Amino acid sequence: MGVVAASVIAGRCERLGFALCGVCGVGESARAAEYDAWIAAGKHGSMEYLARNAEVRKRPELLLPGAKSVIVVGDLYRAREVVGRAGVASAATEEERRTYPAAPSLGEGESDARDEVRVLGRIARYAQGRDYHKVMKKRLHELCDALAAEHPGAGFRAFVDTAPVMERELALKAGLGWIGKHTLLIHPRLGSYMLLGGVMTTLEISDAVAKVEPDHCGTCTRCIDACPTQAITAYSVDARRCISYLTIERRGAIDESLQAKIGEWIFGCDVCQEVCPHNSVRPAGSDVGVAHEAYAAAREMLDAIAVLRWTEEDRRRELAGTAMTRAKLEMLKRNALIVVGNAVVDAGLKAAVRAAVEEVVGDSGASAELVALARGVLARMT
Ligand code: B12
Ligand code: SF4
Ligand code: SF4
Repeated sequence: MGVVAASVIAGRCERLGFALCGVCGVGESARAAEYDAWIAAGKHGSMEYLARNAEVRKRPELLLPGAKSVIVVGDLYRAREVVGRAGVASAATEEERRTYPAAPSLGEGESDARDEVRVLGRIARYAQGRDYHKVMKKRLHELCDALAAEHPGAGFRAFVDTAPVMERELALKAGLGWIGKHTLLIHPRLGSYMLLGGVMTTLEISDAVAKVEPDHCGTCTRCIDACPTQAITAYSVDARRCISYLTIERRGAIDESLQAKIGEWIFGCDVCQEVCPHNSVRPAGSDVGVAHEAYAAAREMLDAIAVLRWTEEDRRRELAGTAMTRAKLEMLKRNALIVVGNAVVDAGLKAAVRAAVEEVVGDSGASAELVALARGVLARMT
């Protein structure tokens, strides 16, 4: 049976550009009861796969026969801002992000609004650059290949969201950070804008005792208080209320009571991370790590009006190579309608966006749900 030193793994992961790396054993989850309770309460919504393969999630060794260890890695997709650091991407200001007529405001009844007005929907940071599944999988496979060459006969299974494992709990065990009340993994220095992945292996890893990071949430409840849909209770997220789930995973209609709370999010949501003190701006000279270049934002927003007019071909072309391809055209149009509806209520751009929404109502190819949603948006404009 092959044995490899944790320091060798760490060196390889660093050369592959992972911001964090740790190792842990394959033992049973310490949170199996919480996982079962989460499923029993229906908090997974329509993500049936989370209930179907619960046993494997709770017992990671079932994923790979003879597995002994797990290598867990983290890719930073956004480094914390540092006072005075040149080149730090500043998010668009609140004013810039809202709705903007590119030309002077349009009057009631004007019909040439088509190219004049944009209603911008926000994209969660993790999805603004290249698709992390591809970015991480490629490097994890390189890691597996290198280790396999040195240890013939050893087994490997790489994962990035792609296997039934509790990535955050494994990351916790491997010493990458602690699980915050919003349930995301937070590194004490780097914050939580981090994606996780790993490799399960039959190799034994020596000197692999990770220092498990203690919980630094303390009495803070910022994420719970700021969540627009009240989806968080301490250490548990009700996916059915989470904007990330609603905009990315949920296929059907979105409950009317949640639509206004979605605000301007067209894909994902970052609110619970934006308010977290562990993602805050650091003093000059702080070491906050470097985000992997693949996640540099290609775009922070999508024009919701344009999305309403997208064809499937447009969707493929516009979103190629990003994690946003997960959302089907119907879902994106649904999200766009909600963002447009919310912007109209906020900004009173009624006449300008009416034409685009009416086009959805008149589109013979649009589903009944989409048409109903569009009619609802029109009703709110009158
Ligand atoms: C399903 C899923 C979702 C669902 C459900 C989210 C959730 N909180 O469970 C939805 C669609 C809502 C979602 C949203 C997001 N997701 Co997601 N998602 C997953 C996925 C595929 C499975 C998670 C899962 O099993 N959930 C079920 C619940 C019960 O599991 P759990 O919370 O891990 O359960 C633990 C806790 O309950 C804990 N626990 C229970 N009680 C207590 C008490 C204490 C004191 C403690 C400490 C712990 C604890 O123990 C359980 C077992 O470990 C993982 C990838 C993976 N395979 O792990 C990515 C993942 C968790 N998502 C990720 C990301 C980036 C996001 C978003 C930020 C994307 C976005 N910007 O829109 C949001 C964040 C929303 C949020 N606050 O969670 C990253 C998180 C990285 C990180 N730093 O932690 C992951 C790991 C994907 C990846 N490969 O990087 N996601
Ligand atoms: S991602 Fe948004 S909606 Fe989901 S738990 Fe965090 S703040 Fe709430
Ligand atoms: S906002 Fe506060 S409670 Fe929530 S994860 Fe961050 S430190 Fe923990």
